[in-house]
Amino acid sequence: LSVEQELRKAVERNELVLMYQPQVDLISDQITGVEALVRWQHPSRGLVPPLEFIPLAEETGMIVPIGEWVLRTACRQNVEWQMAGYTPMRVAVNLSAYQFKQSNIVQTVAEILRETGLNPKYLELEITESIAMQNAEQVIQTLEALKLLGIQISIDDFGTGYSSLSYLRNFPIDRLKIDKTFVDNITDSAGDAVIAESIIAMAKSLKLEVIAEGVETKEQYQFLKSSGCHEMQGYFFSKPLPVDRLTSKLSRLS
Ligand code: G
Ligand code: G
Ligand code: MN
Ligand code: NA
Repeated sequence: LSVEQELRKAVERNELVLMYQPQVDLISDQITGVEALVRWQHPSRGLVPPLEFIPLAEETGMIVPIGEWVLRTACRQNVEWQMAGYTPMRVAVNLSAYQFKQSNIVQTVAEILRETGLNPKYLELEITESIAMQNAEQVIQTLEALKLLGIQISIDDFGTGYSSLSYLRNFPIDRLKIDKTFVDNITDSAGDAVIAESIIAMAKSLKLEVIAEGVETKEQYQFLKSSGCHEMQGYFFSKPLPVDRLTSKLSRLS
């Protein structure tokens, strides 16, 4: 089988699974979001991580049906949590550049929101800086159309894209995700600490939310918290979890 055929079968046979990683707000001490992260439960190879098939899915165009499955599954799951009485939260879905450039991406998102009944404010799409940099006029139009649906947009891996920061002024985005590479050395590299603090300060001045990714230690958590970063995601709080294990961490509406 070609890789493309294998990936097609994976979708048809329902072999993809989503894990959910909590995003914690340290002011309210609540899980205010989860990031959906796809894996392939392969019949013989076991649980295949996304880096081993997402790039191939992008090359073959299979990322489009895979991405739709991810989006639909994540939205549906979020509706299920809300219907079960858990405190409403965002679900964040990663969008690859290939998907973003599809001419009907806005329609696809709108259709999935309608089909699942998810309140759009509880969907966040994560795009990378490299998307933000390309073809600025068309990117802005797409982002504005997505924002009109009422969803949230975040910039993933922020700070790694060698990009001009001018797009931050023009783009209708809600949140910056400070890349894990800065968080890793935050407590022993003065340079990385300053970068993280600057991103937090800049986000605040631009009225954007900011979340730190890949927080693994108490020291990183304390440093970021004292720098004013109040949303975090990382192994310090929780690894990405299967649905049932994530569900057991949620609190009910009181
Ligand atoms: O989940 P980690 O668990 O291994 O994810 C590795 C990489 O795969 C990350 O860069 C993440 O953004 C990407 N990724 C995970 N799930 C998806 C997905 O549903 N769509 C896309 N495009 N990328 C994903
Ligand atoms: O590129 P993106 O930010 O979507 O990738 C998220 C990736 O980071 C996933 O592979 C996820 O499993 C991983 N991840 C999340 N938190 C941590 C962490 O605290 N440490 C490490 N090493 N990886 C993390
Ligand atoms: Mn991400
Ligand atoms: Na990231």
